[in-house]
Amino acid sequence: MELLREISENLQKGRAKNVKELVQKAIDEGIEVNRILEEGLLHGMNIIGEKFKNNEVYVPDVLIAARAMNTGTELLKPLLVSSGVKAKGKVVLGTVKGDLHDIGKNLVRMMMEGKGLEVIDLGVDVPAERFIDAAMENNADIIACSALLTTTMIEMENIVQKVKESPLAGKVKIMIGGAPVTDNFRASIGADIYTPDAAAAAEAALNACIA
Ligand code: B1M
Repeated sequence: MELLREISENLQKGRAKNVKELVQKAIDEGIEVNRILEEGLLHGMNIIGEKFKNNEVYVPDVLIAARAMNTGTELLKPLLVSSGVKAKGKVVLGTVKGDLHDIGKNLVRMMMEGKGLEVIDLGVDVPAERFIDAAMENNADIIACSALLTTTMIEMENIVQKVKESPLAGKVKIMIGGAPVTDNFRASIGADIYTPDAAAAAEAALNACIA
C-alpha cells in the first residue's frame, strides 16, 4: 500500500516529521495498527539494518532512522495499550548491560501494556543487580531482558545465575528475546521463556502471569 511504503521510505531517510504525519494519516484512514507497524515502520527499519550491515549507511543514519521510528511508534502506543484495565501482572523490563538498543524493547513494553500488564521499564544498559532489585521492590512476576548484540546476550546467563542465587529464585520467571537470541540459547542458560517478537512476548508474559 502506497501510504505504508511512504512511511517506510521516510523512516529510512530519517524524516521524523514526515513519518509522524504519515503514521497519523494511516491511523485516520483506519489502517490496522499492526500493518502500520510491520509494513511501514519495521519494514523501513529492516532495510536500514541491512544497509548498516553492508556499510551502505552509518551509525548517525541509523540513529536518525531510529528517532523517526520512535516518533511513529509513540503515535501507535495509545492504540496498542488498552486503558483503564487493572494490571494482570507485573514485568520488569530492560535491555541488558552493555547494550544500548531499545527500539525492540520499547515495542515489547507497548505490546505488554496493551495486554494489561504493568511494565517497569529500566531502560538500556541494565546490570543484573538492577533487574533483581526492581523485581523485588515491585513484587514482579517476570524479569524480561532484551539484547541485540551477540556480545551482550551472554549477560542473560549472568542474570539467570544471579536470580537463582537471590530470594527471587523460583518466584519470578525470566523471559529473554532480541535478534540474536534463540530458544536453544534460552535452554542452554536456563531461562524460562523465549519469544521471537514483541507480540509473542506480550502473549507469553500474560499467560505466565495468569497461569
Ligand atoms: Co546496532 N547493531 N549497533 N545500533 N543496530 C545491530 C543489532 C546489528 C545487527 C547491525 C548489523 O551489523 N547488521 C549489529 C549487531 C551484530 C551482532 O552482534 N551480531 C549492531 C552493532 C554491531 C552495533 C554497534 C556495535 C555498532 C558500532 O558502534 N560499531 C553499536 C553497539 C552499541 C551498544 O549497544 N553498545 C550499535 C549501535 C546502534 C545505534 C545506537 C546506532 C542504533 C540503536 C538505537 C536505539 O535502539 N535507540 C542501532 C540500531 C538501530 C541497529 C539496527 C539497525 C536496528 C535494531 C532495531 O531497532 N531493530 C540493528 C540491525 C537489525 O536489527 N536489522 C543493529 C528494530 C527492532 C524492532 O527490532 O530490536 O530486533 P529488535 O526487536 C524485535 C525482536 O528482536 C524482538 O521483538 C522485536 C520485534 O517485535 N525482541 C524481543 C526484542 N527484544 C525482545 C525481548 C523479548 C522478546 C522479544 O522478551 C523479553
